[in-house]
Amino acid sequence: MKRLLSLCVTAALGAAHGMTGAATMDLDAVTFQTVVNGGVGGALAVRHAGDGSNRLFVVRQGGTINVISAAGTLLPTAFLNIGSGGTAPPLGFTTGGERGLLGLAFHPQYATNGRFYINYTDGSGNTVVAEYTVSGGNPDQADASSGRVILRVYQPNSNHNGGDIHFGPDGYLYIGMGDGGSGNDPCNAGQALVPGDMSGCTPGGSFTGTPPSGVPQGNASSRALLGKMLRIDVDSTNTPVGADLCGADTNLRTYGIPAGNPFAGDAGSNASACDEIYHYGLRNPWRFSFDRVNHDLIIGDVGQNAWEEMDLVPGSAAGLNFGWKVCEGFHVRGSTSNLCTLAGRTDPILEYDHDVGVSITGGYRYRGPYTSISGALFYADAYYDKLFAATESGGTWTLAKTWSSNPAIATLTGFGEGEDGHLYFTAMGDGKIYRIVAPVAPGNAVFEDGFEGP
Ligand SMILES: [Ca+2]
Ligand SMILES: [Ca+2]
Repeated sequence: MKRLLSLCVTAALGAAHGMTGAATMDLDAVTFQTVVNGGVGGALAVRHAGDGSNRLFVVRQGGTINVISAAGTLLPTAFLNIGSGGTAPPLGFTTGGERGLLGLAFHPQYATNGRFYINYTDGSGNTVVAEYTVSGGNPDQADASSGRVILRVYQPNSNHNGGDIHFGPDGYLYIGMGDGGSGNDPCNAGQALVPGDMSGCTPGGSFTGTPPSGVPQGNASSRALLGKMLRIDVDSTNTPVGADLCGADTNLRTYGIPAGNPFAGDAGSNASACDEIYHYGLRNPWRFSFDRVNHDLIIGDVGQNAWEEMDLVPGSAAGLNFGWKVCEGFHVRGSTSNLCTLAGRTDPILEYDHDVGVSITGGYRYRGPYTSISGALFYADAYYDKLFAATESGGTWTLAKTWSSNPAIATLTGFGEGEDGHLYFTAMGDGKIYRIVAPVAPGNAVFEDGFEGP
């Protein structure tokens, strides 16, 4: 059946080539095909290596990354395990609640350099981005002892760790940082660009313990990186003159600042503002993505008590302020009626209130082979067990369809694309991976061999 499926899709794709956009949208025909039928509990992201292997890599909160072969088989041995029964990462590991292994990004030149990056909670509860390499002899096995800390950010509370990481189309690593937790951003992290602007909170984090020799301790100013989207260069340690490196270890340079970071260097209002910051005013950008066609950055920002929001950065725009904690969605924080008036903010493209859901899982714009849904933006609410699709017309986004009451979308915590553009999602609760399936062209039959549709 699977072989027949791929033949049908391939044949029909040729005929449908070029048909895109809302006019041809056929969301009612979407179904969810089971790709992995259990065994990957705690999954929160799906990634591909960009190496032509067509494998999928499943990121699991408990500390493992599992490989799904191109033939669709879940391999029995994990690619990497930094959790229970595995090899602890350089600064230790904590999981549970909003902590754990939270992100994975393969280097754009992974096929030749074998380098990939993970975001995890260390043994003291702080955020760590570390570099690993694949093993020399087995492409389905990472070198568990290769971990090297790139960035460590002090976390004052257990929640709002963000955790997603992606390489942008510019080749730089983007890191989504939550506001450090508690509630209502007590240190004003979202709006603080300078470590000293933390509204009376001690800007410096007191990292506990002493790391082994050669492992970065972290920087006391790293707390100012909370509530931001960071952009760093993992291929260089170059920094601008007068750089304000809020996350870099004093004696151990592990990354560079890309030219064009909006607060790089000391000129004008950039003085003392952290050079790693690319966008700010975020509360908890749990999951984000890059549109593989137009390179827009799409961020799902989890709200406080009133609004969940979807933010969009067009093309290569830099330095956007998404408003938190002054704004929540389009509104004044906590208000269901008063619109936000913060000067210079960038409003979201979408919001929904807490009757609809309470924790957004940021999604992807569909760019896969099923052209009847090309350009639809899929996102979810992990607590209310809903999947949404929005469509865009003339720059305005509109919710077009909501799926609910379906076991496939219970605790939907992450999405991911395959190398071929297929869109997948993970349900933390049932340990399964699903593929979003739709007619190749509107009116065509749906070719799928798995889950019964909604
Ligand atoms: Ca600066
Ligand atoms: Ca916002």
